[in-house]
Amino acid sequence: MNDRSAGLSEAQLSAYWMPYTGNRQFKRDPRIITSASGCYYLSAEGRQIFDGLSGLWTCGAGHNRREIIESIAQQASTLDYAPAFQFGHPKVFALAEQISQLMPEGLNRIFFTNSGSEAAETSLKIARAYWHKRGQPEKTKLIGRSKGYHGVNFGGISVGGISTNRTMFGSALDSDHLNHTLLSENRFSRGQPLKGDYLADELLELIQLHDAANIAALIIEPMAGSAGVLPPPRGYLERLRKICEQHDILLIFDEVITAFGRMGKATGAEYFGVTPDILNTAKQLTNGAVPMGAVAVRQDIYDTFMEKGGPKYQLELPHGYTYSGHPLACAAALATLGILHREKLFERSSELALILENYIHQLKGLPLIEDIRNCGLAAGLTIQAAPSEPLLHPYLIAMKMWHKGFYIRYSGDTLQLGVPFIAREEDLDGVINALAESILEVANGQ
Ligand code: PXG
Repeated sequence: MNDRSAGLSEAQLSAYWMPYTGNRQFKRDPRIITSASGCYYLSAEGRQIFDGLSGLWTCGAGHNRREIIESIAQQASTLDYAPAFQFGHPKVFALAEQISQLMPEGLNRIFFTNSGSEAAETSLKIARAYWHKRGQPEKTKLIGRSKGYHGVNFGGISVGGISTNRTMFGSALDSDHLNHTLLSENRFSRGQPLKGDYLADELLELIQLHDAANIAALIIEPMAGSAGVLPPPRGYLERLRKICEQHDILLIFDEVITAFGRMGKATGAEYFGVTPDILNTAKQLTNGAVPMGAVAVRQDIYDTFMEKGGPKYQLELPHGYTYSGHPLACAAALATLGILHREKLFERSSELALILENYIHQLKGLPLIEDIRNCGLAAGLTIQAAPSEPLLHPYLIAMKMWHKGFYIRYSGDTLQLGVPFIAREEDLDGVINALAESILEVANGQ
């Protein structure tokens, strides 16, 4: 036992099977966070740690915001829970309407989930059920993209394209994949890379192979996050949009990372100027304070379910979660949307994005850096593999960062940065300097 473990016993450390974590390494060298405020965490040993990923892309408005805490507390003491099925409570309707105002025009019917993974499942099920309602039940195949991440449930990993998330779990849903858009000729691009719009035409090949009559939907992240921040090549999303339209394939944008300010806009759809048919959100919606996801659906898709719903007392969509639209999550989300609006945090995120772009590309030329990408208030680095240990370097760099007082995300062969919208230029300066130092230390075997 030591300070770093926050006084936790061996039994307590052992009992918790941590998600997406190297459990054995963590439990030898625990990284325990005990409190947070603004852009900083406090670690168990009392160090201030800058939050370089806004939690897990969740806390753009900064941590422990009073308005959110008070809204949750007030809600908890008024109505802790109301049955989500067949009953409602005021805040869930108010929130749906507010979200619909932020979504691209026409995507104004909102279904609530508790996570990004559930948002993915919900969107895929709505897509299949929609074609079923439209008398085309054979339209079931789902198209995803290599390096895509749509959460961890079976639908999500079927359309997802990160192989380590799939290989252990047996057979997937009927799906196929586009190639990813990470082209070597676009390395070190600032913002959206120039080459690669033609990759969208792979969808035409998949249509030829499977027949559009069998395809329900294409799901992609407009900007892939988990795979290391992969902005779409210029013209690529526009081309996919057109092909989907021409072939009656629903286009789903998974905006779990990109919605509510990360792109300096309400959605990636708005930022990139391409409107999907269904748009999934989660992370930033409650500023990370309470789990919640939301799926925005084109009104005429919703209307199809209503028109073909049978007797009026009958369910139009047999789908939902016990905690869909939970009162505490709604309270947190309403307060979060209020803060984002009042403090003009989309604009702040957008201004900071330019500064991030300038700072992050200063790392070019350091050893181990194979690529630098940025778009919105997000940046990704590809890190050279260590001999026979492809994932070692990002891990070592991230650990050095943690010990220097900076939390950044490492995953696969990449490092990711997604600072809070309220971060200052000095914070970015600090994180980039520490990153340069850490990279040099790891390159020099220190
Ligand atoms: N879709 C997308 C696009 C995501 O980024 C999910 C779905 C799943 O959300 P839930 O709430 O079920 O975890 C995600 C989650 C990273 C990182 O390092 C990204 C996620 C989660 C954790 C880390 O980029 N994305």
